[in-house]
Amino acid sequence: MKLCRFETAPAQPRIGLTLDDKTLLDLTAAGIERLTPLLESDHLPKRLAVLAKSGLPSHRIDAVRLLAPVERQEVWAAGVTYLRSKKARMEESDFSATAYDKVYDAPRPEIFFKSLAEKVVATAEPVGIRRDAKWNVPEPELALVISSRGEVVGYTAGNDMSSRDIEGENLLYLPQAKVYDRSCALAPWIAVGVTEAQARKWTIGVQISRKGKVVFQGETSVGQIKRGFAELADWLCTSQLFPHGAVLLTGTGVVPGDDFTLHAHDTVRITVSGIGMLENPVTVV
Ligand code: DO4
Ligand code: MG
Repeated sequence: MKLCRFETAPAQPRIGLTLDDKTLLDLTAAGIERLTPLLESDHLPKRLAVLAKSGLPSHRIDAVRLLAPVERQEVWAAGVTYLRSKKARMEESDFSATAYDKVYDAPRPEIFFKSLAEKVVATAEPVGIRRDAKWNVPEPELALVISSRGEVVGYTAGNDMSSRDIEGENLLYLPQAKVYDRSCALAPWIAVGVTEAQARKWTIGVQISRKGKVVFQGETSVGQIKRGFAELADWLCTSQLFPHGAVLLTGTGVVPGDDFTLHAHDTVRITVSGIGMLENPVTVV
């Protein structure tokens, strides 16, 4: 079961539910106009199962515009949660190598602010590479959808776009390497009713194409994440309330080789099995 936000007419977001990846049941026709209160429901999968049987009108997915699945949720990101990410970052910077090494093993994870909801890029919209960066990569990541109570209520997929040269020059430049226009994209889908054990069996793939040719592809398994989902959500929600809920990217386990950088007009396609696809062209911002 997957939820989404979609439009059939400009600037009129609706809430959809898909059971088959082809059609959307229009939950807005049942009076559900916003995702946030729905995600706060006590027994969300049960409530959706009832709604799915209530004869709602439907739309073909290929006939609607899919939006990012956030309203007022802040997007945060965890880092260095996969061994691959730790190694790549230690290689990229002698200066900061110890910091990555330490945070991978420390009880407290690295968590940083990534995006306001209104700045999140939807599928098919361009993601950005900074005009003052020379080494840019996408980071394909599983994202936890967290309620205002700090509970993981669903999963989506995201792209934590990053400028590796800026991050590698000095770790204090991390916010500039990570947070700029079009640096955060989320897939349209929120998978609900999935346990952590099930999600850990999913794969995360990324394919980057340039002028019609694949120039990089890679895959990892969600099971490679070092930390538990509740552990990450608890750290995010310690001493901080999220009245509208939050989305937490869980870190990348796929890093292209050091000779690879994104170009303008490349296409980044991220696929998380169990969630679906996020595809964006690349532009310079
Ligand atoms: O420490 C830098 C950021 C790490 C990150 O974004 C990741 O591992 O995915
Ligand atoms: Mg990341």
